[in-house]
Amino acid sequence: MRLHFLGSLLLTLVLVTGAQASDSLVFNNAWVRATPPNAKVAGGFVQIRNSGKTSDRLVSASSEAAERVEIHEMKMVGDVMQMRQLTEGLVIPAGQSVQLKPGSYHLMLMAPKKSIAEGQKVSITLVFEKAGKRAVEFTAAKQPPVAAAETAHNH
Ligand SMILES: [Cu+2]
Repeated sequence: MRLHFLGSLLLTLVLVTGAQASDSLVFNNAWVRATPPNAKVAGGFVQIRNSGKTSDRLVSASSEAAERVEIHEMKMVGDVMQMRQLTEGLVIPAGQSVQLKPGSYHLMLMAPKKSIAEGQKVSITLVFEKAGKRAVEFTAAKQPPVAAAETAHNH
């Protein structure tokens, strides 16, 4: 009886440790674009770092501040900048960082419920295939924060 109890206790410990090991996502420089009144969309940007040993995938996002939040990609197709929704989500490879930034991957807040003032905090819940739900606080700004602006100067 006693051994059996110890056995299940150990199993529980292993499961808890396992859960922590997969919880290896770090979010940096989270910001949303401050919007004028009646804006139809607002971009959300964040660096997602996966320090774990397995890749994960951002599958969806939501926020109280908007009707819905989509995961988008912007890229040049010929001379034209095109934007599309990533319906399969966005893979965050093991040991790597993915930068959501203007002109690239981004979150799109569709139909913001109120205008988003500079300096305001907007909580966006990011849902990952393995790590589950993570609430991330985004700060509203008109321009990218300094660190993100520097990495954007790559031409
Ligand atoms: Cu978009």
